Amino acid sequence: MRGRFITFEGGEGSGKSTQARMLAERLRAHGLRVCVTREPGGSPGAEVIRHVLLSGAAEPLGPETEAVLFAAARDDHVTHTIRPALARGEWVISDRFLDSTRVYQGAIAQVDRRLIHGLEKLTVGETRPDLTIILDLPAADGLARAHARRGDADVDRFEAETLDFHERLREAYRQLAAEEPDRCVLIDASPSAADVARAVWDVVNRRLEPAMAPLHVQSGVR
Ligand code: T5A
Repeated sequence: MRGRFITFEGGEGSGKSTQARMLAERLRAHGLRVCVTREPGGSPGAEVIRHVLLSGAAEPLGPETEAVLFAAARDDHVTHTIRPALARGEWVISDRFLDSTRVYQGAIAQVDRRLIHGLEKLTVGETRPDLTIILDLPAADGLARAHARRGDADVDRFEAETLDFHERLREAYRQLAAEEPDRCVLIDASPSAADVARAVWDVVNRRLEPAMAPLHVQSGVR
């Protein structure tokens, strides 16, 4: 039986990686096999492209080229990590996926919707998330969290954008949640990580019923 596919989305520092990790632990405690992955990256080829994108090396080439590079990374990720894991019956949790391209390159950088849509069709095909959790947080709070975690390390290509850019991102994600209520759920990411994790678990339980999923052998847990 195909596993389930959950994605986390939201602005910088909204807690996606933290919640992906916490949800995976909870699912594993239910005996499910879980693959935690991320974008850009999540497969050896895509991790190389991640470096090019987040270093800012592709920025002078424009948002269309960046969109194509994110798509190339996604193609490798879907082919080599996500589809095989789903086929093995694992639950896949991805820290960012196609909505990041829709929001960052589409809604904010104004890349033509037809290009975004065409790239999506080509790279993702039928491998759509069963559930997308959008973590909602004022941009300034998310950037402060990301900054505190980073310490003295350099900011990446997108984190270096203005506060207004990050506020517009937040709005675009809220709009996405309103447009696709069957797939997307907006969760307030302001409370403590443990409280947000409880809200995430409620949604996952309600929508995907992990307790009802067939149990897997624990030795296969990653
Ligand atoms: N991008 C990506 C595109 O433009 N197009 C695309 O198609 C794709 C896929 C990726 C960048 O690429 C762009 C978007 C991004 O700018 P990244 O390094 O992966 O870059 O950056 P982010 O995805 O933004 O990840 P971050 O690590 O910055 O944020 P997270 O994962 O949302 O946050 P997390 O969990 O690491 O938490 C940040 C800090 O806050 C603390 C954590 O302990 C950590 O220190 N924290 C909390 N503190 C208080 N209360 C809570 N509830 C907390 N939750 C976490």
